[in-house]
Amino acid sequence: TTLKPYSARIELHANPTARRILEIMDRKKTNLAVSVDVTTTAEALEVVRRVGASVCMVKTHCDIIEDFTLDFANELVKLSKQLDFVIFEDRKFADIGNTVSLQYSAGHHRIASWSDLTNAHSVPGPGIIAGLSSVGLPLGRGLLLLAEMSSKGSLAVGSYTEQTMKMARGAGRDFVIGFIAQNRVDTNSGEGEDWLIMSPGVGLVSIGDKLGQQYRTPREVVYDSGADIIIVGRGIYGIQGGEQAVKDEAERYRTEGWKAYEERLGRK
Ligand code: UP6
Repeated sequence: TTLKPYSARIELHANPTARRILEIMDRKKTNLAVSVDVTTTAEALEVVRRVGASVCMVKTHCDIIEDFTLDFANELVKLSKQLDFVIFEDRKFADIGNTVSLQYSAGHHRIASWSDLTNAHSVPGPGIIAGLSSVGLPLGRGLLLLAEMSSKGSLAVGSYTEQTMKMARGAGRDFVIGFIAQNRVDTNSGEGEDWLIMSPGVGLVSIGDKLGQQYRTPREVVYDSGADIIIVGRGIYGIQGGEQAVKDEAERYRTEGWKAYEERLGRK
């Protein structure tokens, strides 16, 4: 998988969100996702307008936005079409199937109505996939499972990571399209079986924060560990210096991530 171009992997996916992600990556030459972890709709839309041209994906935490409305979500969807990116609500669902199906479709946020992609912990077992799939699959949405985390002391390692991979394979690839992970956790995949690996914990300057976050560079993530998409939050939206500084920083990460991908393809 890591030696195949993104474009050659499109046909290995039936899920429309997975296909769209790979198409955008190829078209815009970007494996960068920006995590927009700000707390007002105005700030969020401002960051998205600044980084939109450089990314394949915008990641949200809608429950941290104090004035969230479905109008905001509609505006985000409009921008995702104009600027050509996929929306990933990083909800990290973690409950029984019935509850997550309600959390995904209903409530204040109605995530399934506007987010192309979301994710879930494997802790509750395969029912969580079935519950989310009952809502998301008919809408063409995609799901990632959290196989590993970037934070210090994470329990998602070893056999937990392996069992998560097995759970995804057991569920089939029509709805689960990949993993949040720090490594290529799909090395035991069969022929023609393709998964998207997305890695948060990416920074060019800082090595971590006071709360256990750990950063690696785009090169370490894409070239050394073989991930497909780098997810960057504070490293981009947190940069000082206003509009141009944020745009420049997004382009810097896009360039670094793409260079590491091209080097990976050329590796013998
Ligand atoms: N995130 C991680 N690590 C994980 C999974 N998710 O950092 O294993 C998410 C965080 C945050 C973003 O919830 O939204 O990725 C990372 O932000 P940062 O680049 O500002 O640290």
